[in-house]
Amino acid sequence: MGELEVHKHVQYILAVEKKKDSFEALVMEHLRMNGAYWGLTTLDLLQNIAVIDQEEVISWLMSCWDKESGGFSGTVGLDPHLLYTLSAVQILALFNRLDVLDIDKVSKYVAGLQNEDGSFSGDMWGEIDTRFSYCAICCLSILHSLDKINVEKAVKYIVSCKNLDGGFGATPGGESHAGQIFCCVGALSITGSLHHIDRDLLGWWLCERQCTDGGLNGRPEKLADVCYSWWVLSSLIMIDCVHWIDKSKLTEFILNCQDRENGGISDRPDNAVDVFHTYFGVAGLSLMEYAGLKPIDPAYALPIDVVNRIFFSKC
Ligand code: GRG
Repeated sequence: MGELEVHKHVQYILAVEKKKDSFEALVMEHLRMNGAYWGLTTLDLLQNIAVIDQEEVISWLMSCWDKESGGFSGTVGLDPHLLYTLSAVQILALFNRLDVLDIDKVSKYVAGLQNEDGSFSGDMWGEIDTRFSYCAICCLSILHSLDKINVEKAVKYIVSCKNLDGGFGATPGGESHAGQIFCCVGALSITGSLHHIDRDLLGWWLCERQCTDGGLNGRPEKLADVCYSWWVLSSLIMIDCVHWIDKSKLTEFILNCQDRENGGISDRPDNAVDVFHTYFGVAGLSLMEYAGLKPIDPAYALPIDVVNRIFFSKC
């Protein structure tokens, strides 16, 4: 299985950032803020964030801020959305530069997307999804502004998306999916509401996601994919059932998805690598305490030292 190719992955992320004219860069352009969060968090987990010019990133990030609404867009000139607002806030937290934000305006934007039933729309166009509940709650928590929303209603809405199998969907009645489960468990964890979860039932559903190849899938009958190493494992950790997974088989699966020559991690062995899977592979290994990686917080999806700084330091 071999080791984690730390140096190759650092070089890969730096190279992706430079290749602005490639096909991948063009089709990903509208979600560049997410890409920046994935790449930068990976560099930090790999203990290599110092290779980045933070001022350059912050200046680009702030050019994606829409003063009118208070939200961030995926790249310069597009419409703001909760998905990108959370990534922007996470990047600034990573850099310890939340001071550049107009926290009041950003948190008002997020709070303004809460609906009467407690759910959240992703943006002004109104799509509702538990992904957006997570983005709003995580973002406001980092900004110490959870008091700007009705947390009780937000929790009630998330609980209304719980299914008979113990999992959660995107909306009430929606199929359980590991990605949505991460969002719901993460939001419940941040708001201190994990008692709404049937731990044994959900733990069973989540550990059933481990396939014979060692990797994890996102729902029954699907193929394993490296990204579920994050969505499933983080949820299992939050409900204290991570020992129900075979960690060494999962570690082997992730390490076998590395491009050992050019760096990067793919969804499955021998497929093409990308920044999304590189982040979730490294983050999954970090959750399993892989040697040399910074530990990551399963609810905030940020290195634990960053989360500690947000909540336990005055500076
Ligand atoms: C800060 C980590 C972090 C996340 C922010 C956006 C978000 C909150 C969470 C997304 C959760 C989610 C729905 C993840 C699933 C992503 C994914 C790989 C979807 C693929 O779905 P299908 O149906 O794939 O194409 P399967 O594997 O089911 O065949």
